[in-house]
Amino acid sequence: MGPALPAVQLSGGSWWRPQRLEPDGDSWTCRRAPEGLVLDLRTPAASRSTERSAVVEVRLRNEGPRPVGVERVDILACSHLKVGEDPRRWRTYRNGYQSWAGTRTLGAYESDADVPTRIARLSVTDLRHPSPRDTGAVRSDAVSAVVEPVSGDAIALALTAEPEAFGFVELRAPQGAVEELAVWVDLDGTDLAPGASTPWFGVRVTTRSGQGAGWDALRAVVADVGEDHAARSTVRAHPTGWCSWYYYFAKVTQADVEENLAVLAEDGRDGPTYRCEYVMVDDGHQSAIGDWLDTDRADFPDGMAALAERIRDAGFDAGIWWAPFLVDPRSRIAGEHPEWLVRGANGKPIVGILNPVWSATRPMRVLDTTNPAVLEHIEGVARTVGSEWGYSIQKLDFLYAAALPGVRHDPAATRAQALRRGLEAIRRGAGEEAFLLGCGCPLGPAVGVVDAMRIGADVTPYWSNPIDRLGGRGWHGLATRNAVVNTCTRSVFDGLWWLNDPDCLMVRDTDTKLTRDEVRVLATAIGMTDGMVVISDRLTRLSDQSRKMIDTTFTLGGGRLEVPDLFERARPELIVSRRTDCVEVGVLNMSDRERHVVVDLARRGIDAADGEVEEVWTGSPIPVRSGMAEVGTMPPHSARVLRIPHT
Ligand code: 9PG
Repeated sequence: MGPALPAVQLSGGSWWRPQRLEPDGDSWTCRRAPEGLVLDLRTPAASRSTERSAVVEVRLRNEGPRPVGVERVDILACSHLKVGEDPRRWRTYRNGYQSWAGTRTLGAYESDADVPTRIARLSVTDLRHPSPRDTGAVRSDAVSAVVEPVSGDAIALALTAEPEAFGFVELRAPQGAVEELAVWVDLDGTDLAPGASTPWFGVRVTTRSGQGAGWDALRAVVADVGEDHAARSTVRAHPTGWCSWYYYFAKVTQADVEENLAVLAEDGRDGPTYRCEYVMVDDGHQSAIGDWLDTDRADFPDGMAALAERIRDAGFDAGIWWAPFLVDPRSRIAGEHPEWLVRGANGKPIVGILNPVWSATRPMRVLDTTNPAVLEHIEGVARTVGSEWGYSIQKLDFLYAAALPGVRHDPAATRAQALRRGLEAIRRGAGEEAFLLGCGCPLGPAVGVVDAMRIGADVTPYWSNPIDRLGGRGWHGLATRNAVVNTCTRSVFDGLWWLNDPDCLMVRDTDTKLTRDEVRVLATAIGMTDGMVVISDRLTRLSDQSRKMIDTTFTLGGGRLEVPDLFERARPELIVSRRTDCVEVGVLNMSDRERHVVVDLARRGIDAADGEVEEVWTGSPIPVRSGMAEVGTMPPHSARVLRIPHT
């Protein structure tokens, strides 16, 4: 990297670019007249990281007499970046904004494109900052890495203060001509009061070289940031469960849950067939979005506490879904507290989502999590659901809503801080012991609060559909394909920021358009990346062949994971798990065409003797000759898993 100085954009758009920083003890400082703004920069030792790591931190102080509005702070911005020999070969990791946003690597000749409509964008990507569309331009949320494959050189960068302000790594290198690398945080135009100072906003940088350098570099910076924020649940095993959503959707009833509970009870907790530990009642139990403590008595006649008790009596942990920051405008809560809603500059409540499952015409509204009364309310709901009703697992959905642009009670709070305050209120209410699963959540601000995080789009009973391809650009829509992509591309976060939830395993062969091959792709990705295995079928209707797939899924993974082609293509097709007894190689055909596949094991550092290895799904033999596995013809959307004994 060449000279890289920080910069500040003030509300109104003007830039302050200090040309020189004065040494001041252990840090550097620069003052700007006439506002009295002070910029401090320091480079604390990258204590936990290896040699080739650095941390740069910047903060702003206001020593002037008046509040100063700040738009963004560039921690570093430079026009020189050297990674390997030829930037035309670079691929750059583009992390998505929230759980459901597509995440992939992009090449120097490719371009990104955001979801086309504002109404769809608000519930998937960052409404304030649509993706750049120019060739070779990438803006990644919270973390990124650049890899040059021939030299094997890699650099990874991660923002350190995501709970305080959303941060971005932005690279412009059209066709390999490097124009700019900027690492910046979004202050949303918030006011910095006289005498006030921002937190330190930092970036962790590390470099690696050789095989797997991009993967290793990403994991290293993600690990350090996870430690910075005391990430939770990183040492426990991934829980397994059953979830009502992907068979019953919003029509779920108490009777449906009980029907499945009966099957699970027969198998027992962690039983031989389902290995189930928890039972999740997803969306559908509430009388209205926002009125979480008012149960829909027509469908759940005995109430939610009684149902939790039955789940627990059967030996399972009880889980419940809610969307803490959304309210239906017709809900009791919205009627009683119109002052609790986030509003736009025009004074009208902002749109939290237009979700056809709830209403095709009536948008949901958003609670203002910078209002202490709202926080108290949310904390109370989490406490009741957890302690009184007995649900030890809470799936917290549509969390992005708390961070939508809008006018809030506390004008000094950034969007990230608003979200963080909401999440912390839920943790206070639910208690330290509760297992909190984030969903639809901007990633960074949740580290250290949630135990698990959905890291991709919803799985669907189809591979992809026109709504995904047009409305979601084939990356961001609800689709099993997109869930699989993120399960691979976001596996770098697993166990470092939380436990990854790749979304549910749907194995049924009725009520689905997924082919058996497509189900195997899903099961391979979930099993091999060690995600939470959560079944979401009607268990009384499962065939033997479907139950067998659950069983096989549980045999996968458990080793040292790597996605070796993460920086070779947008949709990874290789998953490697190095176990004590063998090396497993997952081979996916994510394309829409049949392919003849040969896997170069030697190139991936996998030793295999000449002969045959077992394909796990079919038991059929795969020939290996001189370090190459001859997988053969693979149909579109299909998976193979090679189990390679140690030589
Ligand atoms: C319950 C579901 C399930 C699921 C969640 C989430 O953009 N949308 O309209 C949209 C609707 C639903 C959705 C995601 C996006 O799914 O991921 O697991 O809990 O809510 O409503």
